[in-house]
Amino acid sequence: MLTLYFAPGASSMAPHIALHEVGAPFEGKPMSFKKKDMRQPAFLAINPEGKVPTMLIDGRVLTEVAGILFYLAKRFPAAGLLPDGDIEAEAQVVSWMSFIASSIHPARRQGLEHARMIYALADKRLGKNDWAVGGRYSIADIHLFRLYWRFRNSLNPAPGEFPNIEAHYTRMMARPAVKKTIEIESKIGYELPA
Ligand SMILES: N[C@@H](CCC(=O)N[C@@H](CS)C(=O)NCC(=O)O)C(=O)O
Repeated sequence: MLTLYFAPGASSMAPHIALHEVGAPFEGKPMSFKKKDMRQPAFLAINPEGKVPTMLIDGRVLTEVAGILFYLAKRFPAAGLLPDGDIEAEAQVVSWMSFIASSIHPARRQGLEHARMIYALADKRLGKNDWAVGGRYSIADIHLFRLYWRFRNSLNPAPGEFPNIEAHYTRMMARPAVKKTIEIESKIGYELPA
């Protein structure tokens, strides 16, 4: 049994999308920033870092977007969320997700100009490719999308500032798993910190 603790619009949106992509049954546990759900002792007993996403696999805890995405891609290979049997392409997916977690995720906190610089790097890295790695949709695309989705409003990019990431965003927004996740999360309501 899979259980996902998520807060609408937060980092947990990426595994939430992946769960819909793989079509696995799961229990969703919505968490509220306003109610300080992530600070409650019962949740801290599960994840002492007090963060979402947190996933339970038959009661065992798995944290971190990249770790959860990797698990879902490996456990449900029919969904094709990792390059099949190509070690180098798989390593490129891990490389993208490491870059996303270590450079893109904290970028906004370091100021808008810094965030712009990091997205310019990501835009260059993506280039004219439809997807992050090897011309095929993967978990790296889900991870990249969630960060850009989150920061798009505050970055307020001029048309053409990040043309490749913007085209990627449009491709992602057309995916049924993304639409379904946004529908569910927006219905619960976004309470993202500024
Ligand atoms: N490195 C973590 C970051 C997760 C994270 O920062 N989660 C935030 C929401 S986006 C959180 O749960 N914050 C809890 C809080 O601010 O109380 C990952 O990749 O999963």
